[in-house]
Amino acid sequence: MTLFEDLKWRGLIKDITSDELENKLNNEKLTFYIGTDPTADSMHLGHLSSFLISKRLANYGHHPILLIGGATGRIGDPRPTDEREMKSIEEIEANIKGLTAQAKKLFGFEVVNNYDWSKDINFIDFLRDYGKYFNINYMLDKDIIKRRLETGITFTEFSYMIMQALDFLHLFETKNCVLQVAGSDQWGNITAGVDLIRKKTGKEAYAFTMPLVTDSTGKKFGKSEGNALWLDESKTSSYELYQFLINAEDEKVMDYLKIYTFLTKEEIENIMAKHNEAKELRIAQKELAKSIITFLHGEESYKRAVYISECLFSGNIKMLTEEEILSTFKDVPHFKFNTCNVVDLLVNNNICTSKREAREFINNNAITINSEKVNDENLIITDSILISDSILVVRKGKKKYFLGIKDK
Ligand code: 545
Repeated sequence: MTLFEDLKWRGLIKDITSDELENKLNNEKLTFYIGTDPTADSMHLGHLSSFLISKRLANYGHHPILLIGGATGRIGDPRPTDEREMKSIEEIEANIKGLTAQAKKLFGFEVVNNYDWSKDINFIDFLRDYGKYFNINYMLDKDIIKRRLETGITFTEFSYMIMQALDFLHLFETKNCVLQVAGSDQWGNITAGVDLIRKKTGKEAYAFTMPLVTDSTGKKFGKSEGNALWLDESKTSSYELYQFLINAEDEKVMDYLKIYTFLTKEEIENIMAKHNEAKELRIAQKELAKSIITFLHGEESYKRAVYISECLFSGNIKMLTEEEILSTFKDVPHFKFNTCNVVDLLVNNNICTSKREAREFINNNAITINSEKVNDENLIITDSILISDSILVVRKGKKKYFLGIKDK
């Protein structure tokens, strides 16, 4: 398979500037770029897919540049709904640091910051040298801008595409960068650059975008109960990622394997054949989790995540260290407790709404404390059942967890 065929097979090509690009990608060595604005200090799963494309192109011999939008991040790429709140310069600077470190660690590519060449352009030059190349009708015709005309858009955000176009021109002229890749939401900004390059230099630049990754209901992939799954291990643990990925939908998991892993077509087809014989074993989801977590956090972290998951599933919570428990349950409700009776513990810490409900759950075998089923409503919580002399993990029903820390 050629590189282009591989990208197509993976579903990574949505829009493309011209058919010529296929030949160029397969037979030439191109310098290309992908950009990201410092709107957060880490990328999340949603962003990862388009960055992995860069890795695929790099593995094939193309030269990648990662652009961090120190300048564009101060302006804000218009989203289809409404104006963004401007971020403070301090926050932007901190985010640039976080993103640059992450990008270097994960991808090891050359990193540039568009603030470096944008900061000295003065307003009069901007209007004379670049503004003249942008017809307002052309700008109004861009999808995102059209969608914003109802709700309104400021001149600041309206001008964003010119800045991104200018970046492409700058990299084209200084680094012979002829290609930009991104998610499909960037199509308007990218084509603005291709057109600017053509008008200014008479030469052709190229671009393609990939579809945004969604679940079977059309929702963006990479959020769990509204929270983003960050790539930074200190923001989203390997265990959380593992739980999210292991629950990927059967009808979508092959798509995710194509998008998020470097497994070959043959390998993915083999995995899917095994998976389809016994879907309940979640073979494909496990491969997905393994590839992604190993790529992001390393093999050790991946093994830890599997181990923690197995300990929780088989009721062996006591095998985990205090640190593992605290990080695994960092997002569940926390409470402080003293020695007391189990029913009071459940009611006083809002695990059950009343003593009656607490007793009902206990009698239905639906309360476990540190992996032990509680079947005595008069049980006293004493130090002997705590983990590391201080921790109680309470499970109510199948999935609801609460973390108790002894008041000292
Ligand atoms: C700026 C100047 C350039 C080229 C690109 C840009 C950034 C671009 C943009 N991209 C998105 C983004 O999200 C915030 C990430 C926070 C860590 O806004 N105008 O910066 C996303 N991008 C990756 C994909 C994307 C896109 O980083 O392209 O489509 C999401 O998958 O939304 O010269």
